Amino acid sequence: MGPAAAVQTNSYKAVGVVKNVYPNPKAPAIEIDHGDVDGLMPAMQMEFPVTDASLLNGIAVNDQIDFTIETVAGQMKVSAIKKK
Ligand SMILES: [Cu+2]
Repeated sequence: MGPAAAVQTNSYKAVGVVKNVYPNPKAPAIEIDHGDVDGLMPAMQMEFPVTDASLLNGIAVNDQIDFTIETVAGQMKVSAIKKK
């Protein structure tokens, strides 16, 4: 594996409904009932780590959201959240 592979980032757009919000600044996370994510996974409910707790500001349970998942070295994180 070369250096390019080690830092490869993929980005995926997704939609879903917020099921839980975990604003812990040390380990922010969000649980989402999400639709199919093309090229990544089928629809399911799951928890994602979030790149920064500030992304959770103003986000509440039952909000419908557009969000972005980034995979870095195989680890998934939510890097953007927008309320519909
Ligand atoms: Cu999933």
